[in-house]
Amino acid sequence: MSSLLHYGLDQHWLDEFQKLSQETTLARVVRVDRGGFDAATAYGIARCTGGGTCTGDWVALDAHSTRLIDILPRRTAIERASAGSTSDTQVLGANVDTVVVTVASDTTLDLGRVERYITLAWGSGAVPVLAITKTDSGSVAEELLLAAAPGVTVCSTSAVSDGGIDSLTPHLRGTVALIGPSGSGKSTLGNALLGGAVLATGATREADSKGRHTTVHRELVPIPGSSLVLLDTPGLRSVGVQGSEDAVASAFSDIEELASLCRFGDCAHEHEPGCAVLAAVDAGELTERRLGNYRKLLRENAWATSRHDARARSEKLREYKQISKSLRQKYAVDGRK
Ligand SMILES: Nc1nc2c(ncn2[C@@H]2O[C@H](COP(=O)(O)OP(=O)(O)OP(=O)(O)O)[C@@H](O)[C@H]2O)c(=O)[nH]1
Ligand SMILES: [Mg+2]
Ligand SMILES: [Zn+2]
Repeated sequence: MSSLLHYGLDQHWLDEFQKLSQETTLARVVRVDRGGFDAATAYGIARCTGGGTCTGDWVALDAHSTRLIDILPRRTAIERASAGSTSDTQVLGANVDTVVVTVASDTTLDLGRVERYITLAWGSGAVPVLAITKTDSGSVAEELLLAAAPGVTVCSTSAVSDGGIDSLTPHLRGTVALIGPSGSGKSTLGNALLGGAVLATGATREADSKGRHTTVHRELVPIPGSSLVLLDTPGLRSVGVQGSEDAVASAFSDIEELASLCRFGDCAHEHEPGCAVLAAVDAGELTERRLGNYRKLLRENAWATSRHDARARSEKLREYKQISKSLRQKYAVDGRK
């Protein structure tokens, strides 16, 4: 099991694994693609078949380490609403302990997007950290980020300067996922943590400083000489939040706190008298922008939830139809006897 320690093995996973049949092999998924997945076992990386896993999952493989038998219950999961009309979610990483959200200092700061990533991070159950990247080639107003992510540690980093990541490393624990827009320096930061050019990085487009989507796979890599495991992810084109009002509440804890001071318990913070949220906006302590984004994310969340419920209902309906059909057939057959 020794090599699995580099992949974050702890007593919890050993206990979970013990509950399964003894014929299986414990492993951690390091990469998923169309054909199957790669998993780290005590004997090295194995190529496996079987669906439904995502990078970071702890799994039980068959005795030959070629086939998925079971996925151990996830401790945390970074989930986003999938693009398109389905109500599915996409798991960006499982069993993550720290989520580092990267914000590049060489591009225009988009606070709304930062708030989305932070909401996604809180929703995972892991601890979010904000890393300002590329501080050698630009600057970001740190106080704006602190206001956009209350309760989240904000670190300034540079992957090219000596000691450029020293402020970040003390805040990392366990499996560390890097999430953020394409070109924001996730893989470069990952390489700085790994102490070598392990992950592919790419130049941003000169014209608009947009990324090129260099990283295409979610990949799990142990950080040598530490107990940390790195999970690099591709930049997302859209960040849909869903499934957790709690995540929005955590990401906007300042507004939630203000709301608890409103005169009416069901205050909608629109025009009610004694509204502490609107008072904070008037006093310049809370921006209209942030309040607007809070509302937007809550709406999005509610919509995603109802969409999910609607799908569950139609599945239930299909099930009933199936049952009544088989009952009709049964009785038709019985009747003929
Ligand atoms: N000067 C400077 N450039 C950096 C730093 N970090 C990243 N870059 C550059 O920014 C560009 C994008 O970096 P990547 O690490 O590939 O970005 P990414 O977030 O992994 O992008 P995707 O994989 O597309 O999601 C590359 O040209 C890097 O060299 C930094 O600290 N300083
Ligand atoms: Mg990358
Ligand atoms: Zn109010």
